Amino acid sequence: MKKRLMAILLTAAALALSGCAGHHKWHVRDAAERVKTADWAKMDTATVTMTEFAYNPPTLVFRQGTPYKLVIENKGTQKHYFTAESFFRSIATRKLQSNTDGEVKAPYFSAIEVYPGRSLDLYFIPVRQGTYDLHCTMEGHAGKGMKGEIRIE
Ligand SMILES: [Cu+2]
Repeated sequence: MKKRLMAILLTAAALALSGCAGHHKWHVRDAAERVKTADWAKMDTATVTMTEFAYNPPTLVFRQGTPYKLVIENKGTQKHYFTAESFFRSIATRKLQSNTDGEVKAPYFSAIEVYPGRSLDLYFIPVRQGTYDLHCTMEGHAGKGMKGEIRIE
């Protein structure tokens, strides 16, 4: 009897863990609808700066449901990545825009690379609350400290 109860408790704990934010397999399915109905006039702007080898600020916090423009700028001398797969699956993406070259529309991204001295703007709405991993996928950069965290509250 006790063993059985223990097994049930462990199963419940495993389900709770697997259901936690940050490990979603699929992107937000109604992203297009959320993007269409959002009030982009009330958009907030945030900026993250990439250098050798850090994100500034290292922790980005966004409010669920608020439309954002996130300016991802590379002020370093090397190429850097904004890689955050779980985060990208937890937001409704409107577009990724370059101020000089155009824009890309896609349901979601997994990584964004920015060349030295350049910046890209990500327009999105945070959907799923949670804490998400951010890192640079250029060889060796994450190991040198190029890691961060994104929170949707
Ligand atoms: Cu880097």
